[in-house]
Amino acid sequence: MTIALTPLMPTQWYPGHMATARRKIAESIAATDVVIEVLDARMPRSSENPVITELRKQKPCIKVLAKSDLADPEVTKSWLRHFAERRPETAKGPAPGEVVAIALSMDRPGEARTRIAELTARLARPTRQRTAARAMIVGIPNVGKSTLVNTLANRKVAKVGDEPAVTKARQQVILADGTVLSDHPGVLWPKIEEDAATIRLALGGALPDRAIEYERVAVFGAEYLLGRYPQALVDRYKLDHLPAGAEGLLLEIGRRRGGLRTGGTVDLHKAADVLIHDFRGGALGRLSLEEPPVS
Ligand SMILES: Nc1nc2c(ncn2[C@@H]2O[C@H](COP(=O)(O)OP(=O)(O)OP(=O)(O)O)[C@@H](O)[C@H]2O)c(=O)[nH]1
Ligand SMILES: [Mg+2]
Repeated sequence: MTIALTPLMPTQWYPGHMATARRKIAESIAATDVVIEVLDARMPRSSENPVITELRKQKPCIKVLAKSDLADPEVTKSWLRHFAERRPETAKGPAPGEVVAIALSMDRPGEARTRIAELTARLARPTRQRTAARAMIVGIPNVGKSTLVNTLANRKVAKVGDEPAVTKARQQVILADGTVLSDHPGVLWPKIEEDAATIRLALGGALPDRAIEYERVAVFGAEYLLGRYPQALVDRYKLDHLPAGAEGLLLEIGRRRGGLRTGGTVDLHKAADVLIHDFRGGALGRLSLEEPPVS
């Protein structure tokens, strides 16, 4: 059996509102003290938006490794060490353009509120004229930005949902400590290459499902998981042996999880759907899709 590989996605899925989002983000960055960039803890590098890095310039930044409850805890620790090593040394106070990374998960809301409040206060350096810090939340679609806003505000101010592009417009809220916090629509970059990073984003749910080639994304995920987390697959799909390759794994998933067509052939789209959604929802356990580069 072979799986047809069609182009993963043309660039037209970079929708019009993303271009508008870019302009609005540039305006907001100019009027903010701290940028909070939300990354997916399972793929901190692939989910880091070069457009935000470019627009942010020297603004201090908190990189939040979100959904860390879904990521491999050991890999998350090495990502935090990696970001800490990239921090510039300063004698006192935050350096221009300082970046601090923290891992959060929304099942620990108190920790999220305490750590963001402490970091915002330190990085924002309020002036005598202006005591309340201004912070903005940005990042790729569906990574948990609005969930973080609601957690920090301790009430539901922003709509959340398990699909990209839920937030359509900028929204502001004032936090208990006076910080003015703004939420933004998820933003991608105009020219997404057809590479492993893009397939990771698709696997994690940052791209609209209509724009992705399901089987292909699942084959990528299956190959990676077979190599890195084989036991998670054995446990989840009750496998008696580990299939040799991605296609074999998808066939096993199809057979076990209602992906059989009349006549007994496996519906690969259904099998791909099962694997992708099990990964996204954490049903396979805590897994990370990439490790920091060896320095
Ligand atoms: N497991 C887990 N899920 C989370 C966490 N944070 C957010 N989510 C889920 O991720 C999905 C997306 O959350 P949103 O807050 O709407 O994401 P967003 O970044 O605002 O998305 P857009 O506005 O569409 O760009 C929702 O199903 C959330 O419940 C987390 O820490 N852990
Ligand atoms: Mg949102």
